[in-house]
Amino acid sequence: MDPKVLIVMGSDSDWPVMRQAALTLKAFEVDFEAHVASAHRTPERALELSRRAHERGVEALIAGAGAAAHLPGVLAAVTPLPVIGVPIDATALRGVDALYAMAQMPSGVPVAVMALGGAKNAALLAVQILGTADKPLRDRFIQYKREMAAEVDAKHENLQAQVQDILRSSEG
Ligand code: RP5
Repeated sequence: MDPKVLIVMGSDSDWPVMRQAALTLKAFEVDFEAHVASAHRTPERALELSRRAHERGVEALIAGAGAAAHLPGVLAAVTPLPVIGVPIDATALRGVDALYAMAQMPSGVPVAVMALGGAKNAALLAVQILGTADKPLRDRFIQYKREMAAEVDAKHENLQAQVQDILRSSEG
C-alpha cells in the first residue's frame, strides 16, 4: 500500500517522540512510512525522499528533528506537499534550538511547526489535511473531537463531585 503520509526523523533517537505520530496515524487508519533521513548527515537521501513523495501518492510529510533542526525546511524546499515540523528536545538548549530553526523559515517555504515534542498533533494535522478530500477520514476526525469533548465533560462532572465533597466536609 502506498503511504499517504511520510514520517521522517533526523535520527533514530527521535523515534520515542515520533512514534506518537505513527500511533495516531494508525488509529485513524492512515497509511504511512517512517524514515530516518538527516538534513546534515544524509542530505541527498532526505532530498530524494521528499522530491519523489507526491509522485508516490503521499499527501503530507511530518518531519521531526532536534538540534539545528533543518530537516523540515530541507524537505519543504523540494516538495509541493505540506510539511509539518516537530521540534525535539535533543541538546543542552532543550529543544528551543530546534523550535527556532523550524519556525523561522524564510518567506516562500512554509513549515507548519508543532509544539516541542508535538508528534501527536502533527499526525492530527496531517489527518485534517487529508480529511479535506476524504470524507470518511474527516468523519473519523469529527468523531475523535466528540470523544475528546466527552472526556472533558466527564472531567468537569468529576470535579463537581470533588467540590461538593469539600463543601460538605469540615476541612478548610
Ligand atoms: C538531529 O540531531 C536529530 O534529529 C536528533 O534529534 C539529534 C541528535 O541525533 P543523534 O546524535 O542522536 O543521532 O539531527
